[in-house]
Amino acid sequence: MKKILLLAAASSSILIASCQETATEMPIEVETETPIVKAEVKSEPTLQEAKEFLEKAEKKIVELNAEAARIYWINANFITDDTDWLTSKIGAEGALLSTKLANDAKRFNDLTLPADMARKIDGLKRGSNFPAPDKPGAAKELSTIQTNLNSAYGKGKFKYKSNDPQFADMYEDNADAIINLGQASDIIAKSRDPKELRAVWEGWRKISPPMKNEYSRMVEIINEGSNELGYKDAGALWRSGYDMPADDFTKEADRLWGQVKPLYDELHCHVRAKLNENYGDDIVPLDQPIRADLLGNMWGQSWGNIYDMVVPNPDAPSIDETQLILDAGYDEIEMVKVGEKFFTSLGFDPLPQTFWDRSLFVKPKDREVVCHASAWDIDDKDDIRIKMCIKINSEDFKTVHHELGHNFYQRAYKNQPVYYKDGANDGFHEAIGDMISLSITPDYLVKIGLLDENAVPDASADLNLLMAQAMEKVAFLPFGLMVDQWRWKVFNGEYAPDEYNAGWWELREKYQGLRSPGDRPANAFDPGAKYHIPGNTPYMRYFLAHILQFQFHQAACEIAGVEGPLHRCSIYGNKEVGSRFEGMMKMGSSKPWPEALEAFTGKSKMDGSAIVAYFDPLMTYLKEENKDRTCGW
Ligand code: X8Z
Ligand code: ZN
Repeated sequence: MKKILLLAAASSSILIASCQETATEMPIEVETETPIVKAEVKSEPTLQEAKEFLEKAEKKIVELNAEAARIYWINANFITDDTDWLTSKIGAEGALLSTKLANDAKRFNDLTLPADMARKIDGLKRGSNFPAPDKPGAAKELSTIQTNLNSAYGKGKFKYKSNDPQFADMYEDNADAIINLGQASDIIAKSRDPKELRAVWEGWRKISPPMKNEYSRMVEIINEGSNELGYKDAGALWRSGYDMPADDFTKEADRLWGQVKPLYDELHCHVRAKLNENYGDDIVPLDQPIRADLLGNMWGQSWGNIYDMVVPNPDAPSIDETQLILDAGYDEIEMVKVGEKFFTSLGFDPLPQTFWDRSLFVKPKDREVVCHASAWDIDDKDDIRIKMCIKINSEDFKTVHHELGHNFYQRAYKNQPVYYKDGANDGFHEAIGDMISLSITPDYLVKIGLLDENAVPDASADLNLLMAQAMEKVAFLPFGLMVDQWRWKVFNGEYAPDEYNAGWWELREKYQGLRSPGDRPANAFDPGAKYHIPGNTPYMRYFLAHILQFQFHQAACEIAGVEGPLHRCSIYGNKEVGSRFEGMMKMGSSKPWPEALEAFTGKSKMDGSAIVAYFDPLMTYLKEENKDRTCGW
């Protein structure tokens, strides 16, 4: 999700700041960085004053959002020096407003407020995830850095010539053999040549060393901004967005990881053994972390592209979703239409015509765009869009559902005040569409005409289905966790700039059991080669979403009264589930997230036991397979 300006809970890339108040009136001036002179405020704050402050702040935020959203959209769709300039400018205005509002809101610190007002004020006081300090020039510098980093990633490409005929298409009209991330990712997904994999993996990481200095400067700025807001560093600020003390959230993430780690450890052990069978002891030693370039994904974050190496039961049918989509002749728009139909089958209104007119579905040939998939809410009402360079394959079919989940969530909470136009927590926002994708079962594929009724695999193929799913979802868990473990340590100074890369690999190894294919150059800045670092999007949300989506799915299947294993359950067409789900979505972030979770699932705690239950038969299989192996790294 691309969130423009945001207050209450987590999420957000950029926010606004600025406000000036007097005893009688509080006009909110965005244009100036002049600090509010508290000394001029004579009277004690009152409830009425707080109410008016919130109303004015809302108005100002909405006004700035309307402009910023369009500028960010244009920048991401046409990366040029000029759109970067416009983005830096509006981003700075946003950062200013956010800081000012956060400071102004402190005036009500000692006033006892009704719960709803207190929640809004607290949201303002958190500022944004990237707060600028309240001093001249800071907001502008921060915004310029953020824009530069984001655009540098979007434009990233490098020289690489493959001799493998399956990639020949890439080199038509490409005499210089310069490839982009989409093309590099195709090679990583399909090649089984370790030399080629290593070269492409290393090639992509050449885009990021130039980002490092700006990144470390940005860290300084937002740490200072976070200090002013009362947090010890930006990590503490980020962790404070979960309706609990920041330190409790750290423990909560560790607790959830503890629930699912045994499952990951078994999968890691099995996948390493299978890779060893394929590549041999030199490339995949059995007592070492796995080489990160062998897993079918540029970051080793999901492993579905090497499913063919680990299929448990090769004689039982496997479903090749990519092939089904290709056979059906879907184009990019049809993929989105099918995604939309899942939501409407649950009772959600269809997407507006503007969605179809204004979204970007296909990578344009003639200009630079940020291809990383995102969902947008331009007017905080109905002007919702996605921006995605869709590839016609199963992975992107799922990502389309993921993005639509954001859009349907945004529309569900459109009548909330701006303070609450957000997910219950940021993990919820990332989990909605993923939960829908868990219902893409063989029976569902039959219903939508993609799979022939006679081709539905029987129970003998269950392990295959579960393994395919685990290669995506279980494999992702430690990556989802480590990205912000790294950022938290960068923010708190544990990793100084000259330790950024070593720190990254320390955590890659610790959590994922991965290693780089070779020594990294002294100037390497590998975190910068992952979108969310230069894109400035917090990442813990995806870890939470991978826990939550299984909780949602389990609850949905229970509401639907579907019997049988969770991985065979599809809630397609179930209006009761839809209406309960929409009920939770409509709440936005108006209530602490445990209340939203309870509204849908009946439980108020995030809980890894749903994903563990989902994969229970696979866990039994993995343990059996691993029983004579030495696991771990
Ligand atoms: O960034 C995304 C979405 C947009 S919010 C496509 N995801 C993470 C990633 O690609 O790294 C979805 C799963 C994890
Ligand atoms: Zn998302």
